Amino acid sequence: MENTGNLTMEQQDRERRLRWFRQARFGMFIHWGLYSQLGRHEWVMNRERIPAAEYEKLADSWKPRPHAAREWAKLAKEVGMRYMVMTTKHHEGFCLFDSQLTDYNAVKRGPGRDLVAEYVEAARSEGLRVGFYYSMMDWRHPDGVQCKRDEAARRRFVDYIHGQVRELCTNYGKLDIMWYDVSWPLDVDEWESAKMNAMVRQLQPDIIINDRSQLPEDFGTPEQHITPAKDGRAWEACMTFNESWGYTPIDAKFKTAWDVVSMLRQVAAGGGNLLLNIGPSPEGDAPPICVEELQKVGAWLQRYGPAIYEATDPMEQEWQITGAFTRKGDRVYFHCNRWPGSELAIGGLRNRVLSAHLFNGPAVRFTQQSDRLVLTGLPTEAPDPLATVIELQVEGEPRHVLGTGYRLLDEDT
Ligand code: FHN
Repeated sequence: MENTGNLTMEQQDRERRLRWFRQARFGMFIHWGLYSQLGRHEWVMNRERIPAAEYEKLADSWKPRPHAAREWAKLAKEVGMRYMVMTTKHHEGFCLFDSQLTDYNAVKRGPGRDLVAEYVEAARSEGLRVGFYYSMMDWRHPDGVQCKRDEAARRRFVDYIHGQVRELCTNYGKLDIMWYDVSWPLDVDEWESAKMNAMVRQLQPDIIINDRSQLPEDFGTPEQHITPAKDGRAWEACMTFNESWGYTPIDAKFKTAWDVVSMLRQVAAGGGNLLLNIGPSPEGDAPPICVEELQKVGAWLQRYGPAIYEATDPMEQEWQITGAFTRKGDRVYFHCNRWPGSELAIGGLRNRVLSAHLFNGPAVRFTQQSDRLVLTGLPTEAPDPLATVIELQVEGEPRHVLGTGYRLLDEDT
């Protein structure tokens, strides 16, 4: 929704604040907390019903090494990510930031320093935009459940949550994203979310806010699936590398660079972003497999970046086992991630093809009969196994339509 012609003042301001986000495409999510020490998912306190007194010992045993965030930020920059979002407090209630509202925080306990400040300094030093994840649900706060049943408890708990959000929006300079999470157990009025977000915007006039304080705010957050928002609304798919957000070595099935490149194509085609998560070890190490796969993605983006970062024009398309499209104007980019060999047939493209090239490479011979495009003389092996991009210049509004039958209902058989 870039055209500001017929937008209200509020919509124009939202588009102003979202401009960098819509172009960013790719971000790094970081889940790091006391749970990282146990290595059995960030919900371990809840899933294993660990007694609070036992769990609290983790607050003193956590000794992450200094400036691990610098390694994450450097990796993010190197692989083409343009922003980061890190947990400032997850459901466990432990604050990675210096809060005056609780001593259950990284300065007063084990780490002995402000881990959020380190993260902000690292992200900014790499020129990355800075996002704060903040869980509204809090398993440690004494009113975190009672707030649903008792007005005095709700008042105390809401004041605590709003107060911490104020601390985060006051003490760390300019922020780019407020990424709320899990607003259990209250509803939007009980949370006083509108008042909280008005405060956030007053303190941080350029910030963008996600949809998880039970108000739509600036962007949607499909989780573990890639579903574009409707009507041009900004959106960002958040995905894990394995199945866990926090450090979980026993969850050892990680996505590959091929998977990540495929997800990037999907979010680009839908005009959205991919926020890909890393769960560092308690010391601060990003899992080596994540580093390796991300570096392959970064090398791929070095070559094909415009077909992801810039090619976000909408295009009607259907599935094809050999790949899928992104689009920018009259250029459609076919991301072939299952290479068929020296000949590639693409059915269903409803436009006359004017030219075909390997992306930033040589022209490709092709024939076109009706909606059957056949590219020939291709290398027998995939030039890029993650995905080889073929750039087609087409006539008219690009459409890729196949239907279920051998022919569309309205076509001659
Ligand atoms: O419960 C959390 C989960 O631990 C993780 O933080 C994700 C990230 O989007 N959010 C919640 C599940 O939707």
